[in-house]
Amino acid sequence: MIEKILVLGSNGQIGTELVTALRKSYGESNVVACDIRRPDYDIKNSGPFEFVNVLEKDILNNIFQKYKPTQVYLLAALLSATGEQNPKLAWDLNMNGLLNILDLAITYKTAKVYWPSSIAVFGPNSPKDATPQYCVMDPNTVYGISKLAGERWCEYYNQKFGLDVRSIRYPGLISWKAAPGGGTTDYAIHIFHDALTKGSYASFLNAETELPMMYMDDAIRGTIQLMDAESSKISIRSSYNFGGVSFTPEVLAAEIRKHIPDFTLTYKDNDPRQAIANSWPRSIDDSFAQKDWGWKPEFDLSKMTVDMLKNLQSNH
Ligand code: VAH
Repeated sequence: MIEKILVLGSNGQIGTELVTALRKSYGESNVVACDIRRPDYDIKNSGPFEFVNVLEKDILNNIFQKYKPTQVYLLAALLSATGEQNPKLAWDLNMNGLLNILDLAITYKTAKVYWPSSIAVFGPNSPKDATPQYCVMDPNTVYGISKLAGERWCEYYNQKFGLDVRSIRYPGLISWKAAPGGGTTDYAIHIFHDALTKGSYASFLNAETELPMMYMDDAIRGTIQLMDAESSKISIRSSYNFGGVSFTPEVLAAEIRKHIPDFTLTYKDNDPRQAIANSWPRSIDDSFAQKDWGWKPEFDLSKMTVDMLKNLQSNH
């Protein structure tokens, strides 16, 4: 069967790289990039693009009617920091965007749906270290609340309607290709750009803030690995914990100094993102992903740092 894939939110930090990876596997003409904003040069000129607002169900219906997708990736969302600046839009986009896609996937018998969750579903009373797949989850950001509710809806549509919907709770994602989109973990991307252009960076998270992170190459590979897995192997239909590597701004700065010895890190106080980061886990137990579909990350902090600096240097 020829796969026909829609990627909604294709211009974002994940979408930009996911579209490229999917087009390599399935052919450029079989992966339709969809976003509310005009794509950058590469995406638009390497395959089909559609202007889509996931809150406009009639436009979405026309896109499903036109392409009859076999797979749909819904990446469009407001992230944690921007979500706190516009809570009602964050809830509307993250929740109703998902419900529109789940309903249309049922109507058009889409074989598989992918929807990203986040470690933001955990909250102040969740275990902080090696946070398990199942535990107390009391998110206190609109982003985290919408992702936790979205996980429940995904499992509901799987159990009630047999929809093959799959999901991963991403940690902070680090990449060099596309700009980050208003997240709390974005410091771990900005620090590399500033290390190269200024030799210094002022972090909005304090020195002790340890968060789970992952290099985008691992996140994309893991996402496609999950989507390619036999359905019978998928035991989690809410969303899989995904670990990666945990570090603080201080640890990251020390790794950068192995390449840029004079790099200096300072700290900005009273940033609202500090409270968000304080509510999240320090590290994640992703044993279910390892057991069910053989997940294994390839990038540790050292390898991630080398790859980020190498690629940004050739881009700057
Ligand atoms: C954010 N990058 O900071 C996202 C992510 C775990 C963090 O969900 O909002």
